[in-house]
Amino acid sequence: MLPKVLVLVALAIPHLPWSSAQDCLSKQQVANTIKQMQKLLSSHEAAQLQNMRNLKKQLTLLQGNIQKQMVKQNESCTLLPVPLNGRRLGKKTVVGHDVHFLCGPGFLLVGSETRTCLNNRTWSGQQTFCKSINDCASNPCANGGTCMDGTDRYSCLCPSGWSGTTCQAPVYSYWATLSNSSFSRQPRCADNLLGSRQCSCDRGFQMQAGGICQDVDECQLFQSSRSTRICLHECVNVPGSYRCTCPEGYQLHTDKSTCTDVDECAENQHNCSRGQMCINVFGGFRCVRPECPKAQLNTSYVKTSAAQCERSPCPMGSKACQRAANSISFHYLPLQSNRTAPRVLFKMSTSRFVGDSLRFAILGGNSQGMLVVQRADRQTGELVLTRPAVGPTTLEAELEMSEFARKILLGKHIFRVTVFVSQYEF
Ligand SMILES: *[C@@H]1O[C@H](CO)[C@@H](O)[C@H](O)[C@H]1NC(C)=O
Ligand SMILES: *[C@@H]1O[C@H](CO)[C@@H](O)[C@H](O)[C@H]1NC(C)=O
Ligand SMILES: *[C@@H]1O[C@H](CO)[C@@H](O)[C@H](O)[C@H]1NC(C)=O
Ligand SMILES: *[C@@H]1O[C@H](CO)[C@@H](O)[C@H](O)[C@H]1NC(C)=O
Ligand SMILES: *[C@@H]1O[C@H](CO)[C@@H](O)[C@H](O)[C@H]1NC(C)=O
Ligand SMILES: *[C@@H]1O[C@H](CO)[C@@H](O)[C@H](O)[C@H]1NC(C)=O
Ligand SMILES: [Ca+2]
Ligand SMILES: [Ca+2]
Repeated sequence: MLPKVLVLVALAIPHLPWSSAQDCLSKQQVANTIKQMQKLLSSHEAAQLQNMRNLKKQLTLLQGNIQKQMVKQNESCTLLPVPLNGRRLGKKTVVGHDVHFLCGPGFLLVGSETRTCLNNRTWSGQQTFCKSINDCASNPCANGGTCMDGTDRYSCLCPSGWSGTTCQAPVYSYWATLSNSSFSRQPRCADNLLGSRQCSCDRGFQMQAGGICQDVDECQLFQSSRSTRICLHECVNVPGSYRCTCPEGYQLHTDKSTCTDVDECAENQHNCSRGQMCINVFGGFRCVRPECPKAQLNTSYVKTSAAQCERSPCPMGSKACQRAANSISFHYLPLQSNRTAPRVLFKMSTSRFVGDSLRFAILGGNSQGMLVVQRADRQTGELVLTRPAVGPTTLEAELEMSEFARKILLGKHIFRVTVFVSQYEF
C-alpha cells in the first residue's frame, strides 16, 4: 500500500524533497516506480506533441482561407443599389461582370444603363436614376410658378408673393385696408396650433400674390366664348359675383341669365292709340292699323273685324270685281333674329272648302326669295322662311289662295303677312 501512496505524493508534489520514507522502501521498488513515471511522462509528451501539430495545421488552414477571401474581395466591386422605380439585372460583383438597369413604365432612365466592375474595383459609368417622365407635364406649379424638371421630381420657381413646393402659399407681406365693396379684399385668416397661418378668400374671390383676395372676373372668363357664356345678353362683373343684364324690352328670367320678352300689349305698357292693334314682338311692340284697299274698278271692301276685309257685292257684269279677292286678312308674326331655316312661319287653309282644288301663290312683298309658299297637303299651304333672317328687319308677303271647281275659279283669299324680325336672337 505504501509505495502507491508515495507515487501519488511524488506526482502531486514533485518538488518535495525525499523524506525519511526513503529508508522504508527497497531500492528495487524505487527503480520500478521511476521507470513507471518515465513511461507515463513520455506518453504524455507524445500526446501533447500530436495536439500541437493539429493546432498548427488548423491555423495554417485558417490563414489560407482568410487570404483566399482577401483575394476575392480585392477582385470585386460593392453591389450597386436598385434605383427607385426601376430594376437591376445581375448580382455578380466580380471584376469584369456587368450589371444592367431598367426603369418602370412612366420613368426615364438617367445615367448608365449598363455598368461594369473595373479592375480598380470601381464601376464604370454614372449612377442610374429613374426619372418620372411627367414631372412638369401636370403643371404642378400654381400661381404662375415655373416648373423645373429635376432628376426624380420637379421643383417650382415661385413668383414674388408666393411660396411653398407648388407656389400655393401666399407670402403675407403687405395688406392694404380694403372695403367690402371693392374688387380686392383681405383674406380671412386663422392661426392654427402649429403656428402657421391658414387663409381663405370669400366666394367669388381668389388669392393673389401678396395674399390679397381679388374678385374673379366671371364675365371676362366665360362670356367671351359662345360655348361658355354665362349671360344670354350682357355680363356685368361685380365684387364677388357677376350680374346679367337684358336690353330694353326684355326682363331677366328667374334663372338670372336669360332674357325674356316683355309682353307690352298684354301688360298694357304700350301707347298704341284707339283703332290701332298692339302687336307684341321680341324686344318691343308695334302699333298697326290694317286698312282695306281703296275702292277701284267697281270693287270695294268693308272691314268685318280688326284684321279682316270682305269684298262688297259686285255690280252686275263687273268682271274686274268678280276677279278680285273675296276677302283679305292681315297677319303679324314676331320672329327672333337669325333663327334657323327652313322654318314654317304660317299656314293657310279655308274653313268652307266647296271646290275640288286649292292653289297657293306669293304675289308680292319684300322678301326676295327669303319667303316662299308651298303646299302642305291638299287643303293647306304654308309660308316658309328659306334662310335665317337677321334683324332688326320687317318682311312682308302677300299670299293668295284660290279655290277651283273643275278648273273654274270659285273665289280668292288674300293673306297679308308681316314678319317682325327682332334685333337680338332672343
Ligand atoms: C489587396 O489589395 C491591397 C491594395 O488594394 C493590397 O495591399 C493587398 O496586398 C491585396 N491583397 C491580396 C491578398 O492580394
Ligand atoms: C478606375 O479605372 C477607370 C479606368 O479604368 C478610371 O476612369 C477611374 O478613375 C478609376 N477609379 C479610381 C477610383 O481609381
Ligand atoms: C365686410 O363684411 C363682413 C361680413 O361679410 C362684415 O363683418 C364686415 O364688417 C364688413 N366690413 C366692412 C368694412 O364693411
Ligand atoms: C310711343 O312711345 C314711344 C316711346 O316709348 C315713342 O317713341 C313713340 O313715338 C310713341 N308712339 C306713339 C304713337 O305715341
Ligand atoms: C263697272 O260696272 C259697270 C256696270 O255697273 C260697267 O259698265 C263697267 O264696265 C264696270 N267697270 C269695270 C272696270 O269693270
Ligand atoms: C347666326 O347664327 C349663326 C349660328 O347659329 C352664327 O354663326 C352667326 O354668326 C349668326 N349671325 C349673326 C349675324 O348673328
Ligand atoms: Ca366678380
Ligand atoms: Ca315685347
